[in-house]
Amino acid sequence: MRIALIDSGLGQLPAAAALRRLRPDASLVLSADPEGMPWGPRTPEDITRRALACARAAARTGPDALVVACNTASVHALEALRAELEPGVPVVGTVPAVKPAAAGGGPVAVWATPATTGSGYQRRLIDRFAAGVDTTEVPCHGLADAVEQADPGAVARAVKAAAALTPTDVTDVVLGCTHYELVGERIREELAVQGGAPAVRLHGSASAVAHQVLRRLGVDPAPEAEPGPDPVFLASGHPAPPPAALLGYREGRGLV
Ligand code: DGN
Repeated sequence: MRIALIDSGLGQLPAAAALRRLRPDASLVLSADPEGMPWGPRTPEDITRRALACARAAARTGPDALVVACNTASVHALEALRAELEPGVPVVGTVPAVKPAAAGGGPVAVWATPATTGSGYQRRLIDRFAAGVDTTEVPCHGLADAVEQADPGAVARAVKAAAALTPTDVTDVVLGCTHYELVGERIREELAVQGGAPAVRLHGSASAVAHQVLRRLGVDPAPEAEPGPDPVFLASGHPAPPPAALLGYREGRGLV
């Protein structure tokens, strides 16, 4: 079973890790776009064009499913990706985990890229799944890029800026960009400093996405299966070595 993932960069690692936990035997293809990173500040047309290019490179490896491991691309390009790849290759998107975050009653903050925050899609998710729950949308300028560069100073500045826009009494924060899942502990620390809310719950999408992929493929989790081959990396369509930052993530330390 071969599963391909796309994102501008490292944001695909949380979903890849979740898939690896459920099906160690799966062969993974990680197709990133270092030439176009970050996607967050781009126009919807540009995001769609770049996501399609990443997906086409991944599709040439013959995957059984494609994961759009990026909220920004899912919000803007999922239809175009499905129109091109389905029904041959099922496409699973990633959306901000508003529903589980709102289940606790709130208040909730949704952290995402400016492109996701500005989309009508995120607003509709909130109206549908967080009706009556006090919800604040927080556009996080520069955070995905800072995570991609594994630059602790830039991550700290971007996290502080987003935390300053987050109400101090939030109980649940949606990590509505897959890059943010790589610095979850840093985000939790900053929210505790600013708001005194140490028990804030963070909601990423990686685990739900991995389960959805298996459902679409009609296969069960098999966490004890023999590990498959090492992942294959593609960078803006070209074969690439594993990103250096992967090591820290593999060791469970987070990136910065
Ligand atoms: N990881 C992407 C997301 O989930 O929205 C954003 C990446 C980017 O290029 N800004």
